[in-house]
Amino acid sequence: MNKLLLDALHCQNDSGKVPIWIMRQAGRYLPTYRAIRKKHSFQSMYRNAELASEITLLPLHEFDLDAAIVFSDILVVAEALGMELHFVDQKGPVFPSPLSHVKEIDLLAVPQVTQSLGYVAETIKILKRHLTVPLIGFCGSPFTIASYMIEGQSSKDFKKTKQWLFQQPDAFQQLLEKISETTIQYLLMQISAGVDAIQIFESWGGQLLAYTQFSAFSVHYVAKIANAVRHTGIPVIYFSKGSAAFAQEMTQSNVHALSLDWSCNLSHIRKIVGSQVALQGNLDPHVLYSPISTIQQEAHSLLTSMRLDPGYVCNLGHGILPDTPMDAVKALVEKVKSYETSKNR
Ligand code: 1CP
Repeated sequence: MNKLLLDALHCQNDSGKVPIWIMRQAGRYLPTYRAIRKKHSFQSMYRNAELASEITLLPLHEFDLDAAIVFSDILVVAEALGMELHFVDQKGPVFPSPLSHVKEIDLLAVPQVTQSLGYVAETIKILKRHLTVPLIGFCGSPFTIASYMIEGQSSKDFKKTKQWLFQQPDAFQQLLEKISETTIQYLLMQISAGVDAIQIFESWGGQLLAYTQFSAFSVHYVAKIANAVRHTGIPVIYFSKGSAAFAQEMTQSNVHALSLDWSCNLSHIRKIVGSQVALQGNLDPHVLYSPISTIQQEAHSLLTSMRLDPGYVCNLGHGILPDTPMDAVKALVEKVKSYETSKNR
């Protein structure tokens, strides 16, 4: 197996090569994904283990990537807790009956994940028979999952979520506890099925939470999850959008790696967080709309700034955008691959 990613996540990559994978790599920018999507709803794609494993592999047929990520969604955890979930074209996830009162938290039942989310374990088992690169399992952070359960859909300001947080902090934390408990069982199931690494997506906490709240509402729960899976030895990556200000706080979760967005200079962050935690990121996904020469230059300066760092994983700072040109992705991956051997630049 290609171990570049795992070595880097353990800060032990001394090969001179930089691993690369791309958040949302198995998604809508791929013509092969869109062709399958024409025939199936998104939910029927991730619930069908054969199809989900086929889709996970699609980007690996196109690009020389160093990892696969299981095709699923972070919101399946909310679904498993009993929330009805739809994905609406051009709109994204929708919970038709979002949580509207704290009393409803009691009605959420922590599920037997092997039953409600067993299809994810099946997908992982199929994939492990085919893959020669590590497989990344994932989940959302409890705060991000809770925000969708309360808002019912994506939101600009997540006002209701913040109202809950400030008006009913104890109930809000009770909700985060329930999501954490389910997530721990879910990740342990993914690990038993065979994933080689885990990424926890904190898509909204970094942008919504005040500096004084981030530790209590994001880091605390990520730490709880990371602690509960630590005995397995599987490395955990903590991704946060809007993360630059929180990098040091994020290390308190004791995860193996931080995945940061493009609002920071990773080599400066390295000086703040020390050498024990890997760093992943952080190209602006919009760079992939540039001419190929600009993409190559941007990648070159990122790679040079992290040159020979044994704990560096190249990635975008957030998910790849659905209308990203394939040639742009190819240019990025090829640039990383051709840089690997040029140790002396
Ligand atoms: O219509 C379609 O074809 C479905 C589009 C789609 C896809 C391909 C959605 C709906 N989810 C996914 C897959 C997905 N989502 C993966 C799979 C593997 C891969 O990365 O290749 C992963 C890891 C996710 C994670 C995810 N889902 C996050 C966290 C990452 C992030 O971008 O911050 C979030 C917030 C979601 C919710 C979600 N699901 C789908 C959409 C469009 C959204 C975002 C909605 C919003 O912006 O609020």
